[in-house]
Amino acid sequence: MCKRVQFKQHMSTYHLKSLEEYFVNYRKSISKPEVFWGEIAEEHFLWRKPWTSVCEWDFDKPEIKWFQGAQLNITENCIDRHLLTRGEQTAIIFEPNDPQESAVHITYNQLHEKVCKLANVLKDQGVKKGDRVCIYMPMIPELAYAVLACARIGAIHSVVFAGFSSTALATRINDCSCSIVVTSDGSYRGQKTLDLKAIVDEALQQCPSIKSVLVAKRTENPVHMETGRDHWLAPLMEKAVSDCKPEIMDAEDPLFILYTSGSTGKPKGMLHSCGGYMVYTAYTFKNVFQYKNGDVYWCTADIGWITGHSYIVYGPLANGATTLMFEGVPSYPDYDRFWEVVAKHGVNQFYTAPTAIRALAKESLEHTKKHDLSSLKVLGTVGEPINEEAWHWYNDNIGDKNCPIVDTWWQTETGGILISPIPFLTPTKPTYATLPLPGIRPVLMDETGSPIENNSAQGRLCIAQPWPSIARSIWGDHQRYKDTYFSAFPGYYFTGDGALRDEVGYYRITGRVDDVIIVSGHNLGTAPIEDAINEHPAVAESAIVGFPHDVKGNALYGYVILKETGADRNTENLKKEINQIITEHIGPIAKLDKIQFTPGLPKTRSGKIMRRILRKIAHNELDNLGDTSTLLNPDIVEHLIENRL
Ligand code: 7RM
Repeated sequence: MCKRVQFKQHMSTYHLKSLEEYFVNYRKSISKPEVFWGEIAEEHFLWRKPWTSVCEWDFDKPEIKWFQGAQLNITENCIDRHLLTRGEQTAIIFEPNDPQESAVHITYNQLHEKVCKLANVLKDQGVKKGDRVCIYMPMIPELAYAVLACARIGAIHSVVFAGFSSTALATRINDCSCSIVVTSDGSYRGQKTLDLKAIVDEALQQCPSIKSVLVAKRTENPVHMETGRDHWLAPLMEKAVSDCKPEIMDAEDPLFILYTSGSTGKPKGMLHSCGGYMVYTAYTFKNVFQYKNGDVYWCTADIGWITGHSYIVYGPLANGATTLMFEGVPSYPDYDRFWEVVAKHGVNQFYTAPTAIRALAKESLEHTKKHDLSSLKVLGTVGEPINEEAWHWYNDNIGDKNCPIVDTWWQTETGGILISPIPFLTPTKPTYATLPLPGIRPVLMDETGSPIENNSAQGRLCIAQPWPSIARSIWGDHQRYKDTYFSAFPGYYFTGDGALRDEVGYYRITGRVDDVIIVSGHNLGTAPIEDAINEHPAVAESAIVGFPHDVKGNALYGYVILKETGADRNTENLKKEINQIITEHIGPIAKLDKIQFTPGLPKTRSGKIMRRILRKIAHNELDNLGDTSTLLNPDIVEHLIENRL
């Protein structure tokens, strides 16, 4: 079945077991990254051909290559190689939205069969290596099968979160010209049912590249099936052959595209490649969660985000882990659902977002007390800075002060976790992501663009050298990749985040320094939201800023200038219409919590909106608005303050 490439034997540490070992490995990873990653890659993965060089990089071009010349298939590493040793072990536990419906345990043997069958269905539909496949699905097992089936045949998956609107879906399908969509008839989210297929149908009116649509059955609600284009997935899988030879991929062949918002209107299709992504997500999964054989691991993210790609699917499966996929929401049927699921499946590692923690912390503690949470060993958070209060609530009530909290900082662009404590090794500190993982060299930049050497400092967070899972490009726009990440600080990868480093060298990520706002852990670019609002016939111009929100982390505050003819309209109705347009263009997640109508916006002479001022007004920080003398229209500031919400 699998042919293992013979390497000479080394002794590397794949699994870090003491703080001392972490420091030794960290130093080695920085001084000799090629030796460090070369040894880990050799010992712990299945390659069809060895590499000729571990890493070649140039941040000026920029060009980054890991394990060049090597060949592999990531699904052989995530599935096939486990079949001899743990074929009957559960790979995926599927926990449905409705707790009355039984959970499903999918073994590695079954996963192999399903992925192979779906891979063969894709092939029958004409999908070939390098083709783009859009996956727009709820959190059901078919979503994991579809992702892995693409990887099996070398097709590039582009998973679009199933909460996105038809317009957002169409934009993403068209950007990388997908030839096929895999979706479902509908999805369950708490008490709601969503007609996913209807959203796909609407999107496809604008997507000429799509030749076929595969539809998984979930809700059984009636859907339109376009003859010649749409096919039910189940009967095709039923008929398909249950073995499919893995496509042998070059380490640098693309594995997937995942879109993330940018500060200009268009989403960025971050491109990840096979070899480095596999090595880094597997290594970080093992260490950041200290996963042991037999453990049950649960990440509550959706596979539509990078967290789900790296730490529900690829990282855990590459380690032969048992990973739980949850279809539902934390509040259904009640606010104890997470804890009920933890107790029911004996979850050992639990990974969620601060926004979920804050939402649950608002509810009665009875919800947590009702369930036996003693199986938990490690708690994780990701997606945004965690505030002190939420950190302690999580630590006290979920971890019983007995489970280290790993505050993991990373991005869609980084592919895997870059800064995080290693549980039981790194002493944790509330709100701090603490120390860089092996291979990661963080640098703080001062105002002048120079690296800050000392501790107890604050600056813009850059990374000085590549790690295996850094995104290689933006699909179809390498120039934008360069401009966004490698131009602000030449020779460095710029994260877009601000951070501070304490007296011992621990990092705390303070938040975005660009125009991306994180609402409930979702990255929202202000530009696409403004573009959407401006489509309203009564709207002349708009500007969005974030303001602190005790559950969502940040919420959106919109300043809207109406056209002359719009100014006489009912503002309550206008607010509803504006949020409706946002819902249609982006999704309900991007709705504005506050809308202030204004005759003008503070602008510089070159016409740039001074968001700094708008942010301060939205935050109600009025005593120090900074320099307003460069404004074209300084009078507007008083007006905005008087009418603030
Ligand atoms: C994994 C993910 C990336 C942005 C990132 C940060 C913020 C993520 C943390 C965090 C503080 C954290 N990918 N962020 N994790 N901020 N502490 N532990 O979220 O591409 O969707 O977002 O999220 O601003 O740049 S993402």
